[in-house]
Amino acid sequence: MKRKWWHSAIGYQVYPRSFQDTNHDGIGDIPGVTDHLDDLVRLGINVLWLCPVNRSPMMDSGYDISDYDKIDPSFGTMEDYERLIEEAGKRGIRVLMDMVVNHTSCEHPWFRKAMEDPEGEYGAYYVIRKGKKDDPPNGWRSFFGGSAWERIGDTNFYYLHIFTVGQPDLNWENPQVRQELYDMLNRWLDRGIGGFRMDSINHLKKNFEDDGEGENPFSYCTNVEGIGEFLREMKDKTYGPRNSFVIGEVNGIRPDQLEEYAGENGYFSTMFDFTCMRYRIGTSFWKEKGRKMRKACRDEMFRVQEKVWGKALLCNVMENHDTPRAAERFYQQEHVNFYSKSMLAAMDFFLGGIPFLYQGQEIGMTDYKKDRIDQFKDFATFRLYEESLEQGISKEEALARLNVESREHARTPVQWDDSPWGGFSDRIPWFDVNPNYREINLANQKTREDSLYTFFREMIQVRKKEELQDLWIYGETKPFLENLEEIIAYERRLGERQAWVVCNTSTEKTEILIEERIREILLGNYPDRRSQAENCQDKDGRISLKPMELLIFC
Ligand code: TEU
Ligand code: CA
Repeated sequence: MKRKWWHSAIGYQVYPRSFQDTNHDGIGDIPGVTDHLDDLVRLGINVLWLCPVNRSPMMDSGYDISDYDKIDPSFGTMEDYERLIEEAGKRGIRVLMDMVVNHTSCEHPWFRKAMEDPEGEYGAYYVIRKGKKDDPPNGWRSFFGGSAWERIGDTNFYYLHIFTVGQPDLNWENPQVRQELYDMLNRWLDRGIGGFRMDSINHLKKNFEDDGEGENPFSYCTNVEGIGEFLREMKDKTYGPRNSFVIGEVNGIRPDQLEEYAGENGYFSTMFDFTCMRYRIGTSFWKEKGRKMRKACRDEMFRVQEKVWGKALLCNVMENHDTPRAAERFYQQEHVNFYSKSMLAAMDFFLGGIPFLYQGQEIGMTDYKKDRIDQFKDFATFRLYEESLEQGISKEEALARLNVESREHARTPVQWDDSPWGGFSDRIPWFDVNPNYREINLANQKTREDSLYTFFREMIQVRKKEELQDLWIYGETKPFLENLEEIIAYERRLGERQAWVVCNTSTEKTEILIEERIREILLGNYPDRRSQAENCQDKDGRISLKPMELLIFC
């Protein structure tokens, strides 16, 4: 694999609305991110992915852009943004912009003009079709529930929105639309960003042969045959020649498409590996089956590692702004603690790939279970609630479902200290701070040796160790102890270099046998392990592991 600067990226995702408010309006902003750059340097990251900050009516939290060339005033100004890039650059951090080109906001001027004249020039910027009598053109569903078609006024035309009704899909078949978007991407690249995280990018092409009646209700808009032509052209005309780091948010390609998407000459530098995100004990399928779920996740995770090795580096992510927090997806409440959080993070972090952390993960922020539906804010969450009621579930049960499944859990404001509102703002924030901010916050973890934050810092240091860096990035991942259901263990190997990662995912202690003699313990989540490399194993090689213990050694 040809070396690229982003292979050694340690990424960190910021959801700016909930990161830090600096101008006392209860909404996180860009200067708030700039103010914390030194914290991020201290943590050890070098790439910052910032969720959308373009002008937006915020129907989907900025993923509905109404002006690609402006910063939303709630986040600050263009000067603020440029200053962030500059200050980050001074500290060796490159900023990735979250870019949404599958759709715009319904308040984008292109869409306004399209609504005035659906058959005119701007009508052709969107996916607009004639309805069938009083029905939409076909049975396509939106990802957030309901029809993907919305009627345009009292005409017989409908526009397509695969997400919320406020996010009309752009018509990528129109070369003029593509050129407008490429020019826009280039303007951002000229401002000195490190690259993009391309939102919903595998949905650009729609398949009109598919009427939406099939088994997969989203096949009409997901990796549709021919999308590659758009992706290739976009790359060639924008970031391709610029050595930029571009992450594709791509779900569910066929295994034989891996190199085409993320190989050396792929459309993207990398794509997220969502494997660990998809497994959740809270869903009805895995209820009461945590152990089985963790094993199933492990097996799939290793299959992905095997398929990818030598061909591409995927992005390892355990948390993001679209899912509940990791420990709560993998364990019952009583086991959501320092051990599960640290073990899960490291389990993912040392796999082959490019690791990304999500804000608050490093201090172990948790899901905030709400008492009332109106404490939620997000459209997709409300849709899930309505859908549950439509299925005949009671209001209490529907709320309980949101408390487990809502994607908003990870969006509560960052807990910096134990002052009111967790130091996020000095007034009531746009979204409630989790009341556990008095115990869980950065200030009380920053200098404590036994804190999760210190663990994360050490974890990043281990990944950046000069003599191990190539091993972590380019090494092969080989599972072992696979017959033990509750052990996730893998070897990383590159030529003569080797290191091992062992996780006891069980909430009970257990014992394993490792024939090799352990020379050095690189990281562990129980105190004293590191100083005890010699007596970690008995003379036969047995190691007793504590509940949810993690050990990394060579
Ligand atoms: O999410 C995209 C997304 O969720 C789909 O691409 C996904 O394949 C599908 O929902 C699977 O269930 C991104 C953002 O991360 C999210 O916050 C936005 O709401 C969404 O795009 C729309 O822009
Ligand atoms: Ca603010």
